[in-house]
Amino acid sequence: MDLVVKNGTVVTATEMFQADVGIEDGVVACLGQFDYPSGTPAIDAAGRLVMPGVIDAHVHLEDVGDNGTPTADDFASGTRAAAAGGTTTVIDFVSPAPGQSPAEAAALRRRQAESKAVVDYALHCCIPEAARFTAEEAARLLAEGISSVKLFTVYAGLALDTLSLYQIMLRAAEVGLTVSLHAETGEIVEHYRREFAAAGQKDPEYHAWSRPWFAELEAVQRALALNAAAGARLYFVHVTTRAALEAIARARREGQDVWAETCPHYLLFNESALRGPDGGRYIMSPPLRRAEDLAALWSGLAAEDIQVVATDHCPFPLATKVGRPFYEVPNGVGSIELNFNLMLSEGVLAPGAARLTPSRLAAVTSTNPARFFGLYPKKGHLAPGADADLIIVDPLKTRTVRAAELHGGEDHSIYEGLTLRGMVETTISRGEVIYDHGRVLGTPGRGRYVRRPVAGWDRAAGGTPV
Ligand code: DUC
Ligand code: ZN
Ligand code: ZN
Repeated sequence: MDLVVKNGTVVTATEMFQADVGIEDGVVACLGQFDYPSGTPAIDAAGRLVMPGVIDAHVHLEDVGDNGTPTADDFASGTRAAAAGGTTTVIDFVSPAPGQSPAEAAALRRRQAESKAVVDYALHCCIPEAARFTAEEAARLLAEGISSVKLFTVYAGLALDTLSLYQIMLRAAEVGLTVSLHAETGEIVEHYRREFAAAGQKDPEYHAWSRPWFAELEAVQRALALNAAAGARLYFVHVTTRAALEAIARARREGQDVWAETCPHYLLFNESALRGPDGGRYIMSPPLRRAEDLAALWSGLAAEDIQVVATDHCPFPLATKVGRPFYEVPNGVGSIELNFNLMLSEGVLAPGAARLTPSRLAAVTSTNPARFFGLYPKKGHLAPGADADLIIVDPLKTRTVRAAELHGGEDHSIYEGLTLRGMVETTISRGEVIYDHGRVLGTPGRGRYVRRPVAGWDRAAGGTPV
């Protein structure tokens, strides 16, 4: 035995129990009460929660945002921050250049991360044109270990028209690839952006007005209608409104294999943040919504209408976020390091809130994304045979967020000054302690690329359907 995490309360997506966790060769070897040789390295987790390492299924590291602005995190700083927040696997993106083969772009993107990643990483592949998603390309993507494509209905160069969306869904269903979708209707957004710019309405709050709730709902409903015929596994990234969530929940009840993700910022802030003096810091897309929508998202998480929390981590320097017209601000905020702590604090530990049980927290931050994206049961699970990706959490500690103390490249944080309950003390990745009490110990390049087989493989192997 290489390491024992002893005396902790193990939290899985379905249960909580007192157990020791024995780790050997990077894998969970035993769970429960077992003997081990004296002198075995051990961490005493008494009074702590021991949970599966977080899987952040939606991050943008080393990417380029609007107006060519580079993100504040590359693979090294972003995954260092991930480790400090309890995240042991991230799923980033590959965006093929015009005319480039998706599989070729994927191989290059993987190499870009190779020498830098502190935690394990996988990739989704953006498909900006139906014609490029041939059966052969789909097979090559699967051979690269990529089992999900990312589609958009907005953003020049990425937005797909209705027929293309349908054709890609059909192809994805045929080969078993999962479809992730950013659902906002581009025509509506572009129209309002132009109108507001022409009228000199430049303040951050117009960002929200330019991307109204019905633009999200229209794109969600259209995608659901197309997928009712195409039959792909469909995943809506960053769902923000009650209306969109209700449409997705209805489609699930009608039998579609469709999942919803939301992000911490949509659960913690409402649109009023955009009206503050530094409202530009809160510009992301879709935009922050009304308080009623926040309440619906929390209820949706508890009721299992939302299955995944991921960050859409896409931070930019403060100087690019404030003092500009909203249409020149790069979209995105950072939360790769705070994600789990935010959800623990506001979802589980906040007095009177108790929106989520600890097991539901494990499900939405780890087990469910592992299941949906083909990582389970190797990841997202605390059981013998799984990778020893786990976190030790002290539920009694509190912290106040200071951007200067975070481990990534962002020079500010929309969570600055927020006091959070609970704290990740230790992060273990494949049996190695990569973060401990404030210090990142994992080195760049130790993170491994994770190949993901087609979605649903765990069911074929006898796993429990979600
Ligand atoms: N919205 C996106 O769609 N991508 C990255 C950041 C953002 O705010
Ligand atoms: Zn998006
Ligand atoms: Zn995104």
